[in-house]
Amino acid sequence: MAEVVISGSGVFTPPHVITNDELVASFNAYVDLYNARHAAEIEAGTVEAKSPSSSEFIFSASGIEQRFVMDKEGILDPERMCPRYPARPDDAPSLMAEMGVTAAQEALAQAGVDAGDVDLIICAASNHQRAYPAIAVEIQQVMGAGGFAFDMNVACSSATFGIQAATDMIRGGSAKRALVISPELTSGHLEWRDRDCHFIFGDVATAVLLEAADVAGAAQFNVRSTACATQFSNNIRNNNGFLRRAQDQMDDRRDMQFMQNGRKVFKEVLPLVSSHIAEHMAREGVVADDLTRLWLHQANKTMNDYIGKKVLGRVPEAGEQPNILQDYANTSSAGSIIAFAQNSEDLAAGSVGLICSFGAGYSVGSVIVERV
Ligand code: CO8
Repeated sequence: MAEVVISGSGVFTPPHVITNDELVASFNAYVDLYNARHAAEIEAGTVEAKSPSSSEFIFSASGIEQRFVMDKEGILDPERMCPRYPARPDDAPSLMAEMGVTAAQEALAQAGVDAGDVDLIICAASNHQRAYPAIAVEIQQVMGAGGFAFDMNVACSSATFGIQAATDMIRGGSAKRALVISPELTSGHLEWRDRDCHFIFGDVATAVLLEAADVAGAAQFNVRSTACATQFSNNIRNNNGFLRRAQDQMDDRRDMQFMQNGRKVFKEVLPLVSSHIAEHMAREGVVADDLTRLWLHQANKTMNDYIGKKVLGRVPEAGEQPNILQDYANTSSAGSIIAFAQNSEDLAAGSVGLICSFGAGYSVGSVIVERV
């Protein structure tokens, strides 16, 4: 069986930043407009008044300070409250493909690999902007890659599940070089009009290049092993889908965007993730003292502090468990990969680290890597 290495990673950071203060100012302007327009129904008790958001709450509940987005104006317009992404002609690259290609080019450049030598592309993300043709096949064509390509969606765990799929395919001999690309255009499916979640997500794209060790010129990490697990839950859900028209649900309904019961997710996912990591480490013969770095999913700082402490058996030292969510917010499946891409170069040869994602499904994916 072929050994698999990670030889490059890339991050595309969108051009616009929204700080918590900017987000809250526009949200509260929307709330004032909404409450004024529904004053009579609110008075009559048939419509519930909306409550304002606050930067202090956002930071203390999540650790998020700002987020990057592909369009700022539409999101911050109190009369619109969602990004504006004009439809493109069918023969122009899609927005997700464009974001993904930029991240992928960085990963290829790091490894000194030509796109034409890639024979597998997985576009692994928590939503895809159309049903078909697959975004991955479009990226394959735009980049001039060979082989085959497909889309996959395991919500926040898409990238780690993609890494497992690519690793297994390289080990099994169906590919030599794979790009796992995660263009997370979360701004399109976030409900910016709901104070419980309007602050959570940001846009980004990441890419990881995996190669069979015998063809890799510039290996950075050996992939020692991967582990994926799922357990059904409705606590993070989006009901938008292709049956919408047939179900007479074309109206502006709350459940057509991201919904969650954040408290339940918090409580239920923490034990799931902690035991998943512990079992993966035990199977691989890795103990806490062997781990030099944890690159965790980036949803909530308190959650990460808890997991870091549980995995290492002590409070992680500065830099041992890097967080990027203060700058990027939750970028769904891309979060742990941003943390990895931006905080792995300094590791000494032989250092062992663990990438872990978790989220809707529920899903949890982990990858144990060793610095070459
Ligand atoms: N401003 C002020 N007050 C607020 C706000 C706000 N913006 N929002 C809520 N409040 C209020 C609430 O109404 C509540 O008031 P009260 O006590 O009077 O009822 C109080 O503040 C506390 O609210 P919560 O209990 O909701 O607050 P929490 O401390 O639980 O924090 C979090 C909320 C930050 C959401 C937290 O629960 C959390 O992070 N949970 C984990 C969530 C998580 O990890 N989810 C993973 C989702 S990611 C994923 O799987 C990918 C899905 C696909 C991507 C989708 C892209 C769009």
